[in-house]
Amino acid sequence: MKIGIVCYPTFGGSGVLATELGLALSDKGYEVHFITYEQPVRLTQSFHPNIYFHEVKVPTYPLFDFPPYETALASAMVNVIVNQKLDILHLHYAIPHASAAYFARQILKKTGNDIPFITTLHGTDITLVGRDTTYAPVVTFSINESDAITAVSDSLKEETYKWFNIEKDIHVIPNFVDVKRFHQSDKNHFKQMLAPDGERILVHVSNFRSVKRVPDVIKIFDKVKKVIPSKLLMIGDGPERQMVEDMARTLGIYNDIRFLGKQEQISEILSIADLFILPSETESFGLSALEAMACNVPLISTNAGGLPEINIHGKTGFLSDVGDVDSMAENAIFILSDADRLHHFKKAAIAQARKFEKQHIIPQYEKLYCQVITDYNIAKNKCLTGPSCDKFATETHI
Ligand code: GMT
Repeated sequence: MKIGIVCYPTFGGSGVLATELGLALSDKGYEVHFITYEQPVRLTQSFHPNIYFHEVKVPTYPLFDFPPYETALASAMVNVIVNQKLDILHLHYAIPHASAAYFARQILKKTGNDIPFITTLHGTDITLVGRDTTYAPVVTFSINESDAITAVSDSLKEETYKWFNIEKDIHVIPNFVDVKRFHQSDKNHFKQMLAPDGERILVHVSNFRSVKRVPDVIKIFDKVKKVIPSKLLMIGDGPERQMVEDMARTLGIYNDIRFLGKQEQISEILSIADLFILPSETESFGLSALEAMACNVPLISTNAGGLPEINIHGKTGFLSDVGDVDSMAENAIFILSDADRLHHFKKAAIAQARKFEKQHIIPQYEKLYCQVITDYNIAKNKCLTGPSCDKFATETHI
């Protein structure tokens, strides 16, 4: 089967998940074609013979205050689908990928080269950006035009039904983690450097946007540090980084915090962490937290969105109301203040992460691809000889 994946190529969770999915599918022998404006971050780390990258170029012109990415993307989809003979297109993040796919399909229908497309909703495409009236009509229409819709958590599915008039079933396929890559490795020399007196290490990873409530991370750390000798690692970059760096200076705790910026080898950093802090305002899933849990790191988070679906209160960490930094700091201190307790939470975190191992989740996407291709071709009144679904259908009895 030949699968086209359309995503944002950046450090954001949707792009990361899309890339990890493409890598996992290519390992299983599928041919995967990424269509986006830059090489996705996690693709750059090694060469994969089944993976192709098609760069969407958006030529500029003095007339364009806003170069039309969606038009360039739809054209790229048309070209790749026809030339590479793709069987299915999988869009990650609704805006503008689903509407561009709809447009591409209208073009392809003229020549009978149209293929089905699946839209995976990731979070802010629904909870923040998508429901803005600027985008909502187009988002609603193009989600409904998708041949299948998936959401990364039950919570996101509910939010989608709440905010949009969706006429179809939404399949929940949770995010996953590759535990072969995300696991605790021995990085004691690194820990020694950052926490020379055996301090506890807290970590936060995000895009430093306001939805992440990064100032709350600093407030929590300030409270924890007063009770437990500790250090904080801040990974990622974004609009609020300067503000929180200034805040840390004002509080006099800057020297105990390392702002590491965007990092590719996240699992090495997570390997030395004792606690992951995620005080988000909304979070459809929290992929960064799952990756931390896979590296034995318990989680202090809010109870927003899909976080209660991965963070089990009192077991893998604790959940608090959004903005309740006192509760989050108290919970952090509770976990960190006793070595045996910390050990228990770490064990529970990794056990929970294993439930989201990629081998449990990838087959759900494979099954959906085959179902969608089969249904689409039946509807088009075509025979099923094209894509390699027959083989898969026999193996999985669908
Ligand atoms: O968290 C972000 O702002 C990035 C965003 C994205 O679309 O790249 O992440 C969303 O998708 C991730 C992967 O499915 C989820 O793990 C995140 O929870 C979700 N972010 C939000 O809902 C805020």
